[in-house]
Amino acid sequence: MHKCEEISNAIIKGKVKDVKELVNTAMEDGIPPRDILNNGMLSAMDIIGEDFAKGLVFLPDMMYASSAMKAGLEIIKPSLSQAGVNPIGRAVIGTVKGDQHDIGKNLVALMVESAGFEIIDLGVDVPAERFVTALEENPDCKIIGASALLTTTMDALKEAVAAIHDAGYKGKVKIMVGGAPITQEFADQIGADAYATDAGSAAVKAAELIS
Ligand code: B1M
Repeated sequence: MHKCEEISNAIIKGKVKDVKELVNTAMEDGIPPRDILNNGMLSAMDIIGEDFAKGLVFLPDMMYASSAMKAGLEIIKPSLSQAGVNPIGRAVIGTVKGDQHDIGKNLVALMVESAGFEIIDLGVDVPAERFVTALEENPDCKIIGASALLTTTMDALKEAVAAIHDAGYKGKVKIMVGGAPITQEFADQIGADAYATDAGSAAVKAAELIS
């Protein structure tokens, strides 16, 4: 069995220790960290997500799988990130209110950091007003990124964008949105400045937004 497939299976089973060992071995074997991420880790999240939707696995299984995924991610993180010492700008990022999903948001933060930004990570379940206070606390912030993973939290994303606009930041700070249920059409509809489908394109967009 290919190493990435073994990693994927171990993540699906929520086996933290096995995932750590397998990821370390894969790195030693010279498998590129991006392949480990895409073919081992992200595919595992897709499989467990589909199994959850079909009722084949339950919430605790998704929780164990996400812990295993995070353990593996910690190992490849330094290789994925090439953060510089002189940031090109500051970016605030968070997952919107009512939403606990942070794996994608963390990956976006990592890649945007690699693109040269200093990241202020507000975490998960971030109320709209907290995005605004973060901007007040960081007047030099150039980009705000908001993530939503549930169809039920898309409204919270809309509220976050509206709160940032209402606080007078429209045009002053660029708002980027993303997450599995989000589309370019929805991003346009709620008045976001940018939408990205994945962490890599989020980093490219972030750099473009301030150029
Ligand atoms: Co949840 N969950 N979950 N879950 N979960 C999904 C999202 C789901 C699709 C599973 C399914 O049913 N097939 C489904 C949502 C259905 C929907 O709304 N359409 C779902 C559900 C229903 C739920 C609960 C409601 C289940 C319940 O309680 N009955 C519950 C909600 C809790 C809450 O948030 N209030 C819940 C809970 C959980 C866990 C806590 C167990 C766990 C999260 C742990 C954690 O994040 N710390 C979890 C997990 C792990 C998943 C799946 C399996 C994996 C999510 C993930 O990490 N993907 C997920 C199924 C799936 O995604 N296939 C599922 C990998 C990650 C790298 O991708 O997050 O999409 P993603 O991020 C990508 C892009 O979207 C994009 O770039 C990222 C990297 O490439 N992106 C951005 C993300 N943010 C961006 C921001 C940007 C730009 C791009 O700019 C700022």
